[in-house]
Amino acid sequence: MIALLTYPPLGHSFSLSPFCAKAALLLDYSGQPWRREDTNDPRTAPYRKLPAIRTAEGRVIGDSDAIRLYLEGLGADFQPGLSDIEKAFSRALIRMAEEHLYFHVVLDRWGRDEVWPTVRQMYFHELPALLRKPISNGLRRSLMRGMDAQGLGRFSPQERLERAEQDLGAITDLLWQGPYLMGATVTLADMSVAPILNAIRQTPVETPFALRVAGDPILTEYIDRVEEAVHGPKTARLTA
Ligand SMILES: N[C@@H](CCC(=O)N[C@@H](CS)C(=O)NCC(=O)O)C(=O)O
Repeated sequence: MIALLTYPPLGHSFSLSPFCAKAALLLDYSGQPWRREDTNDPRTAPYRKLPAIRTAEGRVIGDSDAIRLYLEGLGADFQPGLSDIEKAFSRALIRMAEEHLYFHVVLDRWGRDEVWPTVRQMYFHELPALLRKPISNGLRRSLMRGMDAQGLGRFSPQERLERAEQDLGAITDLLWQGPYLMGATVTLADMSVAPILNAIRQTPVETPFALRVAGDPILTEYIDRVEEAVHGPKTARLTA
């Protein structure tokens, strides 16, 4: 059976990581039997990031896109009926969510002084109290240096909100056309975009960004619709 190496749940969400939540959607959609293996330590995973899967043969595959390719190799079709142009469009949407909106999540959780104490407690509560502050502050500093180099870290919170708003607007425009991003059925783009939106909504302190998504019925109903379409009823979700 496939094991999904994942960060633990966050509230009622599958994981505090949207990429781990995406991997869970891919696995359920693929129909392969799998189980979760929770860890807070990504250091031994490929690329030192989670999610990763351990296949039945013992191969470890890191990165949600590589997990998608592996599952496609086993026969999963995450985009049934889509044309090549629709698939290209879908890929661009996924990149918008994972390579732009995601970094807004990172900054909202790690970059705001009023959120940081709550995030630190949630992410690092397993560390001995004496080590918790120095280790977590060191990680925070290195993450913020990365965000500065990436560029998004140089915008003010208000500028970031305005930038993210344009992505949220694009997603909303698509959802006026149908229940899912690519139309009538759930596809790969939804399995990437919905977990990122959910991560925004689930930021543990009520930031303007979190409230923006949490207060938008089109987006929140969409997140829940995708999860339900793939995972089934809510109760099954955390125990997979
Ligand atoms: N491109 C990767 C991104 C995975 C990722 O960014 N994981 C984060 C958590 S959301 C992580 O493990 N970060 C640990 C670190 O950077 O030290 C994917 O699609 O799986």
